[in-house]
Amino acid sequence: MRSHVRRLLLPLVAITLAVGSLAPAAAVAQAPPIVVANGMTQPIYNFSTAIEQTLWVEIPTDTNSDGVLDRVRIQTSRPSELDGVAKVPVVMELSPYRQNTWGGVPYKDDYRTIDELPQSIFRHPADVVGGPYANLPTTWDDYYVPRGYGVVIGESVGTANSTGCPTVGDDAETQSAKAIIDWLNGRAPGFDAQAGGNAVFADWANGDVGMIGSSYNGTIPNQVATTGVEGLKTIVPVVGISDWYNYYRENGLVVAPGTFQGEDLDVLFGFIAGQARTLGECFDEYQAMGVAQDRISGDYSAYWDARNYVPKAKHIKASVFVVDGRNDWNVKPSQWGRWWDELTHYKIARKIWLHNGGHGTPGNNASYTLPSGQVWNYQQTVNRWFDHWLWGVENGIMEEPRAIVQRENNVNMAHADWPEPGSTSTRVNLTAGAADASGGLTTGTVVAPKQARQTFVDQGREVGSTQNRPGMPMLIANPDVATGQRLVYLSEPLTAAVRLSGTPTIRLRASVDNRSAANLTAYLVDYAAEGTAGLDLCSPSSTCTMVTRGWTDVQNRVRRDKTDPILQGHSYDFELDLHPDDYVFQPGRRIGLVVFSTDSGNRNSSNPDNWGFTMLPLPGTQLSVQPGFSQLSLPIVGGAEALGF
Ligand SMILES: [Ca+2]
Ligand SMILES: [Ca+2]
Ligand SMILES: [Ca+2]
Ligand SMILES: [Ca+2]
Repeated sequence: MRSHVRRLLLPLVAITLAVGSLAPAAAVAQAPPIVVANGMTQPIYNFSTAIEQTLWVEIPTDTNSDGVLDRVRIQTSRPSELDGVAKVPVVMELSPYRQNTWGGVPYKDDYRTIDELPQSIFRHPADVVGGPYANLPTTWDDYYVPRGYGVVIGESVGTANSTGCPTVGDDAETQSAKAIIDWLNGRAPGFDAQAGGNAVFADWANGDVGMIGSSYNGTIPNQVATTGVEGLKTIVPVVGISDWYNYYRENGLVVAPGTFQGEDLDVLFGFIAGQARTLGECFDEYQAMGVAQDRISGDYSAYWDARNYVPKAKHIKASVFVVDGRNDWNVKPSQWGRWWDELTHYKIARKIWLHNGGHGTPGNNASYTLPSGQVWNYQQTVNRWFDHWLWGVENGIMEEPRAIVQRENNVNMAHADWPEPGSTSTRVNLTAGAADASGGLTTGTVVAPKQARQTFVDQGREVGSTQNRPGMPMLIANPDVATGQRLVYLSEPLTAAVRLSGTPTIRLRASVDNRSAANLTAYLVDYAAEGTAGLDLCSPSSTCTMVTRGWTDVQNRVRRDKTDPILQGHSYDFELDLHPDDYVFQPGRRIGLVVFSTDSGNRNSSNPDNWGFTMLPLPGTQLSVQPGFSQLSLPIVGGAEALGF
């Protein structure tokens, strides 16, 4: 598949001569016009004279139903020294955020309008046109064009200067992105105008493409990869989505992206389409999305299935370098966890970097040390990844440890794989305390009466789960004290460090005693020992760390696509995954499970409506748990023996 590439360590002048003497196609494959040092392409081409091009690629969809195939605008950049001399592979980033976004798009219900959307961290500055030097409005060209790559940045269908309407994640959007790869391979038409115009050909591109981007820009590579399109050699999805349902919903429940309460598919539509298009030519599509997304049942449907790439992972032919934050509660950890599981299942060439932060990259300078002692940083790693998959540089990156995991102390560690080999699903039983007081966690047999019931009453609308404001009680604080609003189950203090690596699951037998619907929330928490000062405050104090969590709709106990009404007071078994994680509990700490209902996150009196995850019903929902029939399953390196309780 990959052409053999020899290491070129010649000075630039020699390279130029060699390249200049080449006949086009065949000879190029023998001597690509790159200089490789230490396994990485070196910047040898003049960025300021790069050749730029703006064009529209016609796509096989008509998302605004005007009878005209839509066109997506792209901008390209490539080394001028190679014009007519050698064809180059492409690093590509598509985005729905390039221009004309609508910051005032109305959010749901009474949540306040915000200026920034979750994925906006990777927004690019407005296009800068003209000037004496080449420079696309992104940094990919600055970095990769001097290294011999072409760079393409594009504007998603229905956004910025592209025509049509956004469809937020479905196949039309996928096809619009795929069409650019087809254009780069001579399989799709390109034009020098938004309508009509002259044909434009990618005669400078060798057809091989690597896609990269963060957040929504990192979602599009996942989408396109599932088409198996020829030419897409690799993707680097950074904090990208693999299933839009789990971005706005979870287990049948409406669950917001962290810090974006009130957002939904149609809100994002309005933001990326811009105000004029949303209220104009795309108004019908915008309204239809608002209905189809269904914020009433919150259930999975064909509409969401069209925006779920996980079942399509088997079609992927490109290699995948997954980059994510273990504490990203915007694009939550299941987005990479379930994706990674599928990549593993289908043995797709892959690598993963899990950093200890939230919604972003590890940072270009984040570094790790290989067993050989060699140190690489993130930017170098992506560079080497592209060099390997796009230029065929044999730099050994696929033989290196597959996973980079950043520990709680921020040190990045190289591991053979993820989850850690030797991580074993370990059953932990819940044991009852007093009626509403904390209970226990044990890997041993439960001797207490299995029928015991513990009851709590939801007050999440008024009490935040994780905020740190004096005077405002928190649902995960003070685990040894009964509050009546939640239940806590605590392990004995750990005698040795315990590493969790994988996806925890919970099986909870519980009833809703006085309502026909309820949010159900479970948090896995790292607690200090009983009596430690500060346990009443928790975050951001080290006395308490929320490790991972999950939510479910009690009406979706069987399936996420089917509402099953509950009988009040009747106990059911609720089984759900918490979000995957890789976390080390230190000796002396306690592992805690907190169960409550409505999750208003770190909502507080000065920010009453803009935070949290679940919808916020009136307080008063009573739930009862039967710990004797409830278990956690924790992916523990070394299993029950390592847990020690
Ligand atoms: Ca159209
Ligand atoms: Ca640039
Ligand atoms: Ca539901
Ligand atoms: Ca975590």
